[in-house]
Amino acid sequence: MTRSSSLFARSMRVIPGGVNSPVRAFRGVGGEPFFVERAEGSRLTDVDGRSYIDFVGSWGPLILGHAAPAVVEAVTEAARRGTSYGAPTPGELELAEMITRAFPSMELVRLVSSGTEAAMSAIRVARGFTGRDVIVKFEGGYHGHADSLLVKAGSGGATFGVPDSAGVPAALAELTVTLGYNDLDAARDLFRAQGDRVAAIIIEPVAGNMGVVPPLPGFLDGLRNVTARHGALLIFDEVITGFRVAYGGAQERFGVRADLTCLGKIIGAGLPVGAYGGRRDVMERVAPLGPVYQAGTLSGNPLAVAAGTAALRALQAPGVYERLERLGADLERGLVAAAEKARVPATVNRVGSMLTGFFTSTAVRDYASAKTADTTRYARFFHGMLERGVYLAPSQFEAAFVSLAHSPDDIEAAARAATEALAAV
Ligand code: KE4
Repeated sequence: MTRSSSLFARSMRVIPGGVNSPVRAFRGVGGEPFFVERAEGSRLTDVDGRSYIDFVGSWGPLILGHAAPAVVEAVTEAARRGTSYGAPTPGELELAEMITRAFPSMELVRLVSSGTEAAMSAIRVARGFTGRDVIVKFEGGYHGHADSLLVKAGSGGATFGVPDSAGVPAALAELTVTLGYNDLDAARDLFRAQGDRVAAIIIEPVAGNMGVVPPLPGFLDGLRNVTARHGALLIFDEVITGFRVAYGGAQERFGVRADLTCLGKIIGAGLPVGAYGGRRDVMERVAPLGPVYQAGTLSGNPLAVAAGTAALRALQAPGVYERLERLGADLERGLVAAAEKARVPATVNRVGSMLTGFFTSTAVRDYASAKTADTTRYARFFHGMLERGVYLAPSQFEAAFVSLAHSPDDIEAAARAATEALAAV
């Protein structure tokens, strides 16, 4: 029995499913998760001494790679001065200023401790500001586990939502409408029918949680226009894309300005930080200024903001996003070539350094087309890659991430492993 197996067996006795977040349990690919001992740069080492080139990167935060010296030094130094005060600090002000400079649409920003908190708070502010109750999201979009966002389409398209989790009241789920990603006509139809009831649309401007699905040309602009026309807010959930697809996120890359933006992951560099912010007139409704309540003991935590500001400083260096683009393109090329050589139907979607290889010959433009992917084949591929020392997301419907710590050799090793693994599936 490996050390991971014995740790997993023990974990199952005290933690639901043995993990602190469901996707870590390998349910999407079978087998048992390995337990991590340590990580550095592009590599993870498990408790049995096996090491992997890591393309999960803690699901997005580690754009600098693991244990980046600047981040470790900043956190260590901060810890020596205390770990939390429940009072304002210069560090959280510096991170807030860096965020508002990177995202001009974020005139005011509130730091929280997770992407879930950011999205949950953003929809509450939108409802408080507009006085409306209906929220619109997209099938395959994930915005954390707040009740109003764990909702799927009811029967018959854009009718009101039904819970996508036990424990979510049907009465609340009904206030969330779900549309197809990239379906601008459906959004326009919905607003024509009941735009005056919609508080906000919340969208991942590049989807990452159904696998990577880029917005079709005009889609984001279309949502920008239809929400503005009907007095609804446009919320960009940039928890993944923020500082990932550009320093200013999808808003910089696609030139569309959101009313509210949610951030997370990279702004904490692996420590717990989330943020939401946007138009001053909207964010001035947030307590203690206004009537929308939101709070958090560890919001703006000194260690977390020290990590985040160190990471954002590193991302301001010249050539960073060109390097990420190059590494992402090289990995995409390697995966496409491997699939062609093995004559396996696959399509790769990529935006910058986030990408997904879907085992389908269908173009993946939304959740319905993403679901045509052969998840059994993905599971076999995942394990084939793991055996060859490459760690991809343990689910077909997630993104792979390249970091600044990945070398061209890492990319070539992954491409070689893919060629061998695909020949076997
Ligand atoms: P957290 O509460 O997990 O920090 O953030 C929720 C969230 C919000 N918005 C987007 C676009 C996200 O991708 C996420 C979290 N992403 C998942 C998987 N892609 C994190 C992994 C997990 O759930 O363990």
